[in-house]
Amino acid sequence: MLEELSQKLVNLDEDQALTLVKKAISNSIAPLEIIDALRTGMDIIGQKFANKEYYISDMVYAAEIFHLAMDILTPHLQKTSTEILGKVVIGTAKGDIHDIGKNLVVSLLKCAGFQVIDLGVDVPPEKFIEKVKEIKPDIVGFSGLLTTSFEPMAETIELLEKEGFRASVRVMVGGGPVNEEWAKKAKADAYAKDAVEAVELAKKFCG
Ligand code: B12
Repeated sequence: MLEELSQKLVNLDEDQALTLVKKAISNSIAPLEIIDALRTGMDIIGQKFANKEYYISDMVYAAEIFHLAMDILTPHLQKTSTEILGKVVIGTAKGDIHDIGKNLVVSLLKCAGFQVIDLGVDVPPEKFIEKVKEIKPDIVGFSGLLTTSFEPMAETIELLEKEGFRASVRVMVGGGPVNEEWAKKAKADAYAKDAVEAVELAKKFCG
């Protein structure tokens, strides 16, 4: 059923995809597994865009279907802690407007008991610094789906250092082209490949 769900998303078949999401829930399939199937579909859509089989309008529509699926899935994500485990400031790097993955990280962090301040998309380094000054978070998270997101991420981390906040916050990074090597090069503390890993990392940082 999950493979079929990925395929329906790739086909941009909104009705069938959303019906399958509901069906998967009523068959007690874990929401995170359903989300994983949707992400697989998004990866294929990305490849089709890169191969010029799909247009940008197809990616826009796929994103809309993903949002609608998340509206169905979010109430089924369980809150696992009532105490506040830590504070996280998060945003998508400057120049980048992708937010589906970041929003998932935000949702799962909140479910796990983190207080999350989401700065949205296309966030300039100065805005991150301003919020860090104001909130004094335990963790700062950067999301970047474009290869060009590297520069603004590295620049923000450098600015954190310059402003004297680097020692008091842990920096985690993620998103499509981001990997361990990227994290190291940008002087982040860690990289997580998905929202589940991001939560594990955040717990480790605040534990
Ligand atoms: C949907 C989509 C769009 C939508 C975004 C809608 C939205 N609201 O987000 C729209 C249509 C707007 C879009 C626009 C563009 N896109 Co686009 N897009 C995608 C697509 C198909 C899916 C992304 C997605 O949502 N994936 C699903 C989520 C769940 O996965 P995720 O984002 O990876 O997130 C998970 C992890 O990475 C991690 N994570 C994410 N953030 C964080 C943060 C932290 C702190 C941590 C720890 C973890 C973490 O956890 C998440 C959940 O598990 C990707 C293809 C792909 N393979 O990613 C292309 C892709 C990212 N886009 C691409 C491109 C080129 C563009 C455009 C430049 C196209 C254009 N010509 O205009 C524009 C850029 C606009 C801009 N300035 O940002 C390229 C990027 C290539 C590159 N190397 O730079 C891709 C890879 C497609 C491709 N193969 O060519 N896009």
